[in-house]
Amino acid sequence: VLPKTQKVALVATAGATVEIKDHPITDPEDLAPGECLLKMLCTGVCHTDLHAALGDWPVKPITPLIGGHEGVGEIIAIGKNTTNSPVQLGQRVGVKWIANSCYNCEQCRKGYEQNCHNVKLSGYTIDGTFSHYLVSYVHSVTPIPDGISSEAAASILCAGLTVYRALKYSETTPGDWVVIPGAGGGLGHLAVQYAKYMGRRVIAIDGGEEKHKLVMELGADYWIDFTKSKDIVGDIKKATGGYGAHAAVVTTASSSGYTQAIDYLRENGRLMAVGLPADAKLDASIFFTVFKSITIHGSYVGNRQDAFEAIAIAASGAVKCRYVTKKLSDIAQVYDDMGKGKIAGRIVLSMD
Ligand code: 8ID
Ligand code: ZN
Repeated sequence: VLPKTQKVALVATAGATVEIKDHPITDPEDLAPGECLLKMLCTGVCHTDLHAALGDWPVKPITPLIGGHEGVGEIIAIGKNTTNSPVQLGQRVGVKWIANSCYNCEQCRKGYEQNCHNVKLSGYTIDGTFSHYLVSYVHSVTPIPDGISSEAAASILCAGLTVYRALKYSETTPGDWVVIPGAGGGLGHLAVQYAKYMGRRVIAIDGGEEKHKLVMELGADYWIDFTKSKDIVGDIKKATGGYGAHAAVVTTASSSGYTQAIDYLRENGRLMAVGLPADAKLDASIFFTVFKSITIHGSYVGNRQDAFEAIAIAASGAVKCRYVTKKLSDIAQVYDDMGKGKIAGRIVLSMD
């Protein structure tokens, strides 16, 4: 028998401290067709969750807010009259930022499920994974294959999926140079690995010895410490034989990660904009964007297929999230460390 209430991590209003609170559990009888109830096993903490808690962005989250959007749970109920469910009771599945799309609008029909006009966002417009029990959607959850632990899979559902797609659409080929500002963070350290798996050469940019050591272990070809370098453009030109990089996948939560990208990309290079700093504008020279035929591509998470592919690569062992496991009740401390840029890799919270 299910308990009536559960503990969740909740933010009462934008900017309030995150607190552990009691929250009702949805009665399986009340699930709509297509919905399922998950018993959560673990969840990653993404910098997006911190932006949401702080109310950083022009599109505001619901409050009170239960954040979290890279979680793994087990299906313990499926709504009555659900048809053609691709997942079964007892199966391990992942919840991503795109909790559900309508699959009927123009954007969905084109495969841009993340841009669906009726989209539901985990931990932003609906309750997220910082909870023990969560309502999700059978057609949108990501099956987790055997052979990868729930903790290792969790952050692939946002961080991994997002950088995998950004690299996939970067129009680079094996041997090309990809610059990854934010390379020691949650998204960045997975981007280094997916890029190497795809045969790209990686210039990792971040700050401090811990992140330096991490990215070199993960196979980065060149390291730049943004807190020390006096000439990032010069460093990148030097590493690339004078020509600049073929692409940049910017995964910083600060706008400083974007500056100079137009200058250090070579002709026909691509700036993949991924990091979402608060109140930031792209400061790009229009002249050099045109003169060098640069493409600026906003890359927003990914669709179900991208999630399948990102998880499959991780399950093969080729990409491994570097995480430290903590408890849901540790979340306030995790936000604090994240805001200070202290986390190398990811923090995954267990539900126990
Ligand atoms: O769909 C999307 N586009 C998407 C999906 C998921 C997350 C976008 N995001 C966004 C988040 O909202 C956040 O703004 O990507 C950004 C990074 O998320 P994260 O990887 O979860 O954050 P993190 O673990 O804190 O890593 C950020 C790293 O950037 C470094 C920090 O040291 C940290 O390691 N960094 C910063 I801040 N400024 C830098 C700079 N100027 C920098 N590294 C290099 N140069
Ligand atoms: Zn995320």
